[in-house]
Amino acid sequence: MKKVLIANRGEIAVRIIESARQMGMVTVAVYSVADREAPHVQLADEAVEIGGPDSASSYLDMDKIIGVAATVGADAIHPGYGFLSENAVFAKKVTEAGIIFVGPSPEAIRVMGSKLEAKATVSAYDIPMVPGTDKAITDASKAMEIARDIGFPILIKASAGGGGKGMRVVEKEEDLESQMERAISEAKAAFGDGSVFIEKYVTSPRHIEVQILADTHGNTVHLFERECSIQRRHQKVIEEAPSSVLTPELRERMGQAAIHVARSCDYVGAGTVEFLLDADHNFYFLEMNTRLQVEHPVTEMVTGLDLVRLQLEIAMGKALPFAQEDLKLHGHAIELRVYAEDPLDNFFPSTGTLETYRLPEGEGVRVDNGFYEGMKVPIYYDPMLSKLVCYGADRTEAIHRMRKAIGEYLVEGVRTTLPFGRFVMDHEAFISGQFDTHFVSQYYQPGSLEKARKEKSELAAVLALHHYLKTREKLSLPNSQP
Ligand code: MV4
Repeated sequence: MKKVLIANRGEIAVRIIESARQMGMVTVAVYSVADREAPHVQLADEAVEIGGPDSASSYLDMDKIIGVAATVGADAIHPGYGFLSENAVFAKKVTEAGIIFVGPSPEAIRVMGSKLEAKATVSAYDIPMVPGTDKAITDASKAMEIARDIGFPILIKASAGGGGKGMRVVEKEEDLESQMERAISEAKAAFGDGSVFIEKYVTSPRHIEVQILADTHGNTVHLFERECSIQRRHQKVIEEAPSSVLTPELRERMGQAAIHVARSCDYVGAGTVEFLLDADHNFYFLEMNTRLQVEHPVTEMVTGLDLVRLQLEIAMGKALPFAQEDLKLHGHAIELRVYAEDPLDNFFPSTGTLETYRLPEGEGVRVDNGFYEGMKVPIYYDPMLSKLVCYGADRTEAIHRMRKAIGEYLVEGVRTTLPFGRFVMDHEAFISGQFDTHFVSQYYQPGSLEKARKEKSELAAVLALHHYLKTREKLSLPNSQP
């Protein structure tokens, strides 16, 4: 594999280019007209414009991208995350064009893309699943029978859904029929597939996912877990590794379950197995993501591995260079997704130009970034600017470094989720590790930031006055927002 095309943009395209280059490969970027000035375009050895600003006419155009790969003589295509990364048709077309798809087989992508097929596939292996149906149901009376059996509250899920789309909680019997109807028509409209199924609703779960790696020689290992419970409307905001609630024994059991999920679909490459962990520390398989995830850096920091390099090596047919017993956890890593969104205005996308854009640096600080000062934040794509990842010998040190790094990350011109990140780092529930997927809705209101900001500015004013009275020198803050 001498030349790899990166079918993506932003920080993840930059991240992939870096590892591919370190391995001596030639890198090819593709970009839309909105991304002409983007870092991934400047960084790659070659770059090809592929279409209009909307994703459909560029980053989602399979034939265009495969055509470019053929023209430039790329041996492989790395899809990153999002866009075409979990599209079985794309993976198949790439392979049929004689190009290596850096990822699992089209069949593994297809199976895990359907929640019902995934459940059916893993059911041959002894993997804990939430009580419920493993077949699509359309009949309301059948649904009632099952719901009474497992007990309310129940959750209706769309088989073709994912990331929380098409889910409905039903608290009581009389709501079941109408909610079923809505869920089915919603699933039809959103995914073209009206299959829904029922599960017992786990009321206060933590979201724990296990990173796995599988090569083409039959070796499958797990790279421990990531805790992803701090999310807002199914959008993750903060992830960490390891989780502060897993014991070594539970970690091992979840790791082995994840390996079995991977084996059940003959998985090859890097993948993630998602679990729910309930208040009593029972875990249940949810779904498998057949791609490199946004939050992979926290796993890299606590294992010392380069997941993109390993993906590329696996795609070349190399055997994993280590066994499960060689893998050890070291320290703690936390990631904050820095979005151009306004946490004071319901996380509404905040567009504009990055008038000031300075990244923090220092020991244990990593920023996977896709922007630079003076750049416009395009409206066409996900508004994530970067991922701020902080490592420490333990969780406390990682939190301290994250607080410091947030303070040193200077952005003017757009609003970001940095102040929200600070709010979480300062929150008692986060610090103590006592939180679940309801953290944001439970504790966060826009007023929380305002309150913290007020307290801090009052303190700063008192200090500045004190300093002025002593020295006649005026102090000001570099990054104060009005
Ligand atoms: C659940 C659940 C409770 N009980 N399933 C949301 C995304 C999708 N992957 C599955 N999800 C959930 N499934 C049962 N039976 C709660 C969620 C859920 C959730 C899961 C992970 C992270 C954040 C979440 C936020 C709300 C609901």
